[in-house]
Amino acid sequence: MLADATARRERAGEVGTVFDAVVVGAGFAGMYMLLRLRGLGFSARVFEAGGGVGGTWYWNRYPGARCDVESMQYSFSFSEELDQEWNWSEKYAPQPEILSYANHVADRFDLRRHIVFDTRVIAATFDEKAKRWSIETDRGDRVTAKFCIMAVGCLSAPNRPSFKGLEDFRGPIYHTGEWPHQGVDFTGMRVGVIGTGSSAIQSIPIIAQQASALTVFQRTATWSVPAWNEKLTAEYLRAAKADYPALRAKARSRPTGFYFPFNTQPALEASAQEREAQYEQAWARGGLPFLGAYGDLLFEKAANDTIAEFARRKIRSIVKDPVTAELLCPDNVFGCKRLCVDTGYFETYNLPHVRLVDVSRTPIERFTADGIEVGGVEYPLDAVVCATGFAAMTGSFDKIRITGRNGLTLSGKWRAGPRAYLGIASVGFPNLFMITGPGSPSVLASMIQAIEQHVDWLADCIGHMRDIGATSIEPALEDEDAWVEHVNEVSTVSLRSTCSSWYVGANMPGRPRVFMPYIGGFPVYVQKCNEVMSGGFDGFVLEGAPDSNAAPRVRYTGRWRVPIDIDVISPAAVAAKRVPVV
Ligand code: N01
Repeated sequence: MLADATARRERAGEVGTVFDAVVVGAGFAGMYMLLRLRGLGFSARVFEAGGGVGGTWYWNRYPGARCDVESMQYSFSFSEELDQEWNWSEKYAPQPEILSYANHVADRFDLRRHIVFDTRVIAATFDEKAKRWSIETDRGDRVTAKFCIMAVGCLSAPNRPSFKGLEDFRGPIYHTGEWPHQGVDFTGMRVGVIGTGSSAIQSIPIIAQQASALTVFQRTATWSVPAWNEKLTAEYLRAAKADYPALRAKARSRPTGFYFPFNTQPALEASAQEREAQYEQAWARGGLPFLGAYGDLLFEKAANDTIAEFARRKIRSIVKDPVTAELLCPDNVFGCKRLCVDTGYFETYNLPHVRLVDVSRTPIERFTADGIEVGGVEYPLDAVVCATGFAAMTGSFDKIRITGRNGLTLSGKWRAGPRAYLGIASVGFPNLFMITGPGSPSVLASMIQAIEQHVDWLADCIGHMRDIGATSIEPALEDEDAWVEHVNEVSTVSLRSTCSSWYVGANMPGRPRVFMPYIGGFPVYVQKCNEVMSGGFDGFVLEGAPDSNAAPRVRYTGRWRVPIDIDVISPAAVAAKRVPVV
């Protein structure tokens, strides 16, 4: 009996060292991948560096952390029962609630028995003879798997700038992306926040409520739109859930992978008065959909100037001190960097104990024992919060020594910028997959939708490989090159490629400047993935398959095979039309 039970657990991947698949990370991507692998009967082991599931939402516990995609859409869509049984409490869910949701999913689908927590994968090496991956962890595990699936997240490797004198500072230094689990009480403290991206925008108003003095060090002023967050009533939830499948379907057809009303008219075709009214209405709705006020805002500089000027006027009307207001007014393209969504961010600067220090031209010089020095002035501080973001898209891969065929390392191959076919796989690394990797819509779409689409595609791919007896799959070099070129080309159509954002790796010194996510739009990308699959994994080389011409069986990707009207007017569709998909 005991031997039977052990054999069953080994087959499932709950114990042992030999698996069909190893998944790195137990965020939303890792959890859903595990569920699908298990559904296909594969043995799978997940390694997770954190002490629990949730990924981003496990680590980013800074004050005010919440999602800025509306809760009803920032959740898994694969299970109608799950959709119906979970109740979000607010329009934009706070981090603890999203983490509870992740835990609920783990429990509901009984995922934990395959996940090893507090264990970081440090190396993955391809054994060419065995055609298997050998995976090592920081706790001494050594396991092998046919497939190695990187569910490591796009924004998971914190950027900790190496300021001079860091070790001299007597107080604590926190990073928003690695926040202490017990929380931090800043009551009565003089706090410095470095950075003004999404994490800073969310945490600054809350920290200001506790701190006796708050100093914000701003390198680039940020565009932010009010969230107008609110509690969701039982009535709202009932109505929304009654129509949930329709909402999910609409979301899948949108370039961002989530639904919001979108005005297709070009801004420049409207009169100044019409634009003002439209922007006022969109501002009153708030959030990321503000960018949907007109169809050409991210494509025509003159159109973008109109929304930028409107938003600057809003900042000036909120912030009372004119010098601070001017410092807070960005001078770059509106929405070029990731648009922020806030609750009381600009208002915070009206508080007497909050000040803004411009470090754009005079950077932070050093940390001292008692604070931070800029331009010869020391700002006294008891604690510092680095809201300095992440080594986006590739940072989490760089933390693992990934070695493919002929000793090729992934970080070596990607030194001049990431290269991956569809953001799913990379030449030289057979049977290694990435979920929402560079070259896929990922961070430009609602992450959970992007994750689900990738996982479903991978599940069908791996299922097909088993069906036909294939031993390995790897992109063909010319297809990978063509895709990487296409991703670059399509990015140039958008104004988003014009500023120093983390999308292009420009937030950190020394990183190559390459537009990493695919900006052609989620539906366009999904259609391409579907075509690749229908064509028997076009652009991939499958080895060891005597029956490689068999049509792949659609197990999980069916729900992504919806007819898509590429003419759905949207920024991304415009881009995709100008630069046809390869
Ligand atoms: O990081 P960021 P984040 N000296 O890179 C500044 C997602 N997210 O953690 O702009 C001084 O945006 C840097 O300045 P600059 C979302 O996709 C989502 O805030 O590079 N300053 C910038 O101001 C988001 O975009 C949610 O000139 C330095 C800031 O630090 C992404 O995560 C919530 C510096 C970093 O901003 C990252 O957001 C939070 C230096 N040496 C995050 N180095 C929601 O869903 C960096 N900076 C709501």
